[in-house]
Amino acid sequence: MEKFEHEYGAEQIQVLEGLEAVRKRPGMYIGSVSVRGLHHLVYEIVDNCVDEALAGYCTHIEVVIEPGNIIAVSDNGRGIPVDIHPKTKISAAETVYTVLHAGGKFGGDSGYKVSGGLHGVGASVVNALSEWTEVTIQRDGGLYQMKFERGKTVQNLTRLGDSDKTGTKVRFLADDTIFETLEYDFNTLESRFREMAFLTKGLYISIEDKRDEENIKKSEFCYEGGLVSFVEYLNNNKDKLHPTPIYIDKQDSEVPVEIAFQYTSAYSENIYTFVNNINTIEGGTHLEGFKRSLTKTFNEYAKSHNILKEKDGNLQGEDIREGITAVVSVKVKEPQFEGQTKTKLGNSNVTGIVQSLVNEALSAFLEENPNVAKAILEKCVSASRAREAARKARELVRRKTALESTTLPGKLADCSSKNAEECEVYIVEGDSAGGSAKQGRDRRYQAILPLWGKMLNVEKARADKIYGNDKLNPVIVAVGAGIGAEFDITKIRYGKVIIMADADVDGAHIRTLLLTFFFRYMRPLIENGNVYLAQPPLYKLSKRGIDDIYCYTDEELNEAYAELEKKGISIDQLSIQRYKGLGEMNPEQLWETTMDPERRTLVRVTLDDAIKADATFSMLMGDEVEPRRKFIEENAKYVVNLDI
Ligand code: 28F
Repeated sequence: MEKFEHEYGAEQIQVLEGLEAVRKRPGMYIGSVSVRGLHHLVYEIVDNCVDEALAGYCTHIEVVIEPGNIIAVSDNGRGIPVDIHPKTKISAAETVYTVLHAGGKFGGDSGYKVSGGLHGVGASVVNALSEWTEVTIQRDGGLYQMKFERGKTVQNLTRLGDSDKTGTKVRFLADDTIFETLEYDFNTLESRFREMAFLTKGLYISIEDKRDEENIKKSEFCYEGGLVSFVEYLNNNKDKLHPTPIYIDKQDSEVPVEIAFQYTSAYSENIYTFVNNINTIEGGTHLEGFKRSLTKTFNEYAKSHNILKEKDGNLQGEDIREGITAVVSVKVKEPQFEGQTKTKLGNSNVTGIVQSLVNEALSAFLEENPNVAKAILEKCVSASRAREAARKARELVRRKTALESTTLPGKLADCSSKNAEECEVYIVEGDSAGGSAKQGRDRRYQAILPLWGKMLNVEKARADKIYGNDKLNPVIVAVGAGIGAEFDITKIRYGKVIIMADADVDGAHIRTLLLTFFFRYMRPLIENGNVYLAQPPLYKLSKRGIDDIYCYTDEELNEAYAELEKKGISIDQLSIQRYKGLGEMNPEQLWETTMDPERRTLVRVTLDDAIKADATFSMLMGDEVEPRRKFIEENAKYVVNLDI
């Protein structure tokens, strides 16, 4: 008995050390302590619910952001086991919450863990990084509860009463001594849960934001169609070549595979891939298998049905993927993640498994649906012709630039440094703003590229048009790394590509167009974090005897008023300038407020949510005017005149 007590104590100490490690190096477990890491806490808990759903026992997950940024997650699964471990004398539930890497990531009936966050670390990490955590379990006829503070148990699992239901509910308050912010972003969480619901057919997930009682928001997701619904959602505003997505589902394979795809008349390729519900942004062997099968199956069909003649040569993969929207989801027992952001599947056996599954299903589908096959292949053939035309246009551009003494666009005021890492290019809307920027900049490392007028809508243009376009060509040449499949991030001439546009609707428009262009044709530039938005001020307050005050938002303006009032300066003593455009600022003002690295604010454009970005771009660029107007109304806060 002595010995037993001793062992118990020792294990307890180890447990505490374990969670201390998480608090010391939170980044190792959740990536960062920014808002991104904060959201990660929620995903960890919800992942446990999804595991329970995948095991076949949970159909409902509810997430609530309560006032004070408390998160409450509940599921209707079996409830975390409450039985006491004979050796540790701790309940299974408490073990899950206090032992690093224990439980949470349980096997379920399928024998392997199939969902999981970025690092797959689980409930104990959330507990360690929360000021307090409260877990309520309904199971075995009872209602149980336990409580923790900063990972330490303050109330062991206690039976509070009876219950005839089952399930688990977790409430936690993230620790504000660890996280930079506790402010959850409803839209980010909402997107992730929508995605999770698409990926798990029939699973109900709701998210409710009760932080502001005057403005309670709620979204509910449940898709009986699974990935088919996902593709329909992604293609919502697009022109489809066939009415329903092609669907392949094989769960009884060594690697369960689920794929849905549908062709549209657009020119871009949008394939989203997931491994164990994790978005594999960098692709990998599952994507490789899918692409290979598309190329092989469509070429074979085209040849055998005389759409392509023997002498024609094969269609290229990129021709076959033009206009495709696809979601590929596989479940892999021991996934190996590679790549810069560890979001590339490495398991080599997956390629062949996916490829042969898709070969079989797709060739059968095409035989049964010759009209669909014909519509898709007509598009592939015209893509292949356009590719040839694009190649010629490109060569023309190259030849032309090679002949000219300067290869750089005439409007570009380049910087003197050739070290891309320290160089920045400001893409500026309008000639007058361009002029101020040229005079105000630090020419050693800041280049200015003025653009003006409306831009080509890249959603509706193919690569040959893009190269030949007089607005976009300077951007391509200035960035210096090509576009599309040829884009080579190692060749970029500037480490920062900064879009500087007015804070009005026209500015929002030009920003969206440029972002669409980067998203479609230089995606690695966004993924690599090289694209930024400059933040020009909206107001200048001045008064003799005090330094000028610049305000970048209406809130800042109100704060500035309040500050000044405290100092005995009233509003009517101030001269207030409202900047309608960058052009109204003189070079010094532009430098001070928007370009000086010491004082400016830049917003980095991330591909955090490529899916959402794509949906937004398509919606903005599509033919429907209403959603576009709505978006612009919601997003351009400083609308001057709304004539879209
Ligand atoms: C709101 C958060 O965490 N739900 C969970 C379960 C169900 C089981 C389980 C969880 C068993 C021994 C580890 C039940 N019955 N929601 C959740 N639901 N964990 S977490 O088991 C954990 C393992 O140690 C569960 C039978 N098997 C598993």
